[in-house]
Amino acid sequence: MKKVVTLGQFIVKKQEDFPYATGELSNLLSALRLASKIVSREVNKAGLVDDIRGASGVTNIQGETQMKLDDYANMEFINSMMAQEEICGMASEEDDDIIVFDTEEGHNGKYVLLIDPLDGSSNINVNVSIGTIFSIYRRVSPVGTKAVLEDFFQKGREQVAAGYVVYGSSTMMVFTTGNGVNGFTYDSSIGTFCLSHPNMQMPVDGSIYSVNEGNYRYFSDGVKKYIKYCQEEDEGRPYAARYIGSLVADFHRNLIKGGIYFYPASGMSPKGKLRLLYENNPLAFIAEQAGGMATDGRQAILDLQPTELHERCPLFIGSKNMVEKVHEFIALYDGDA
Ligand code: P6P
Repeated sequence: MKKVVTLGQFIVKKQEDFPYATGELSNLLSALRLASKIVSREVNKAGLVDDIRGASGVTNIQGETQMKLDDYANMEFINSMMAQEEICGMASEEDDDIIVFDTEEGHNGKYVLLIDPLDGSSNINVNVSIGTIFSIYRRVSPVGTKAVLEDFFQKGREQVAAGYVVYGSSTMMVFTTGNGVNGFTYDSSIGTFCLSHPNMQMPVDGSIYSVNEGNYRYFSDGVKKYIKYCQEEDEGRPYAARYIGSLVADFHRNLIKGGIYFYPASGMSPKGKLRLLYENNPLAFIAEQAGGMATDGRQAILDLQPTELHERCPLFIGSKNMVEKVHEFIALYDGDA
């Protein structure tokens, strides 16, 4: 009989692996675990909701009209973090500015959390997997003062933890604290995340490429040449084209099977579409911890210096050899732009 390790047991067991933590980081991960269960429950009810993006017309037990799911998920994660003394502030894809927690209420926390509460939420009403992406840093401003922007503008390499929850055929939480990547599958019959994918390693090579080829005409020559390379018949190619339109789902598949996901700069989106602070950085931390690679086409994502809360940057992430190959095409055809 295989021993089941729950996320809670894992956090306690790995306590000594968390840098600086005196139980604080484990409390944060536990809070994220609870919020993820609640969001998972609501996402899985989505099929019962008339208008996913708007008011559902469904009233909850308090008689409140249910909010659209991404706002709901955002509030759920904010509330769960406000209850944690370890957090002094948050940044969310859903909020223009940082959310500063009152220090008077004992928020002398050492950490800040950045989150995309429900990435790909436009896919909910077609029952496609969506996800939550989170990133945790130690603050750089003095403990006991209010969180400031500088706490959120740290390079991705400074993250102390990062992870995602994928709400798919099953709900999984995958995270790293800098000591490898572990995946936990939610068992709703016992209401617990159980370790299902210990020490996840991203295959160094793969045969899947994920990009929105509808934008092909707007890509750089180097990216176009790489896409054609993926489609040639040679050395195990053509690769399979798989594009779910949900970053977390595409990333999760590539983490397990190998592959590359890319959202390049284009004439339409000069910086790409994806956000550096709460999409690219956390997934890049996970990718590198799993032996993969994540760049903006030239430079490691984790080495980029953020200057704006919602800034975008191009993303090439996945199997190391595949990301290095696309770099060759970009260097050859796009120069050192
Ligand atoms: P496009 C969802 O909106 C998202 O942020 C990612 O989850 C997804 O990979 C991407 O955008 C899809 O964008 O422009 O290809 O529809």
